Amino acid sequence: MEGGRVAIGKIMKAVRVYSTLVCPYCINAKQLLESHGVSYEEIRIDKDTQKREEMERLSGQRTVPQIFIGDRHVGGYTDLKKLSDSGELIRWLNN
Ligand SMILES: N[C@@H](CCC(=O)N[C@@H](CS)C(=O)NCC(=O)O)C(=O)O
Repeated sequence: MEGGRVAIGKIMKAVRVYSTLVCPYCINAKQLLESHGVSYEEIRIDKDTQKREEMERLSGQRTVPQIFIGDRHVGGYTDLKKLSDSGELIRWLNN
């Protein structure tokens, strides 16, 4: 640690959630992120064809939500929940 100082605030990776308005799994995913104090960008694809195509291209998936941490694709809500339950989520956010 430079100068013996302790790093108290690490910059977290940007989190993106591709979602639609009516989507229980999207709500679950957003609530899970919020429960960890993680802010995220929500990208609504239900009225934006380009964003839908972007989500499908980047994730290879057609269901919502699709979650990204930095450039890494997490997957949907169940994948995010697994990361959370295993304690891996914090590593994905920090590394
Ligand atoms: N296992 C997925 C399930 C996602 C899912 O079924 N999402 C619904 C909306 S809540 C969906 O995209 N349905 C449209 C479809 O299956 O094509 C997850 O955990 O995210």
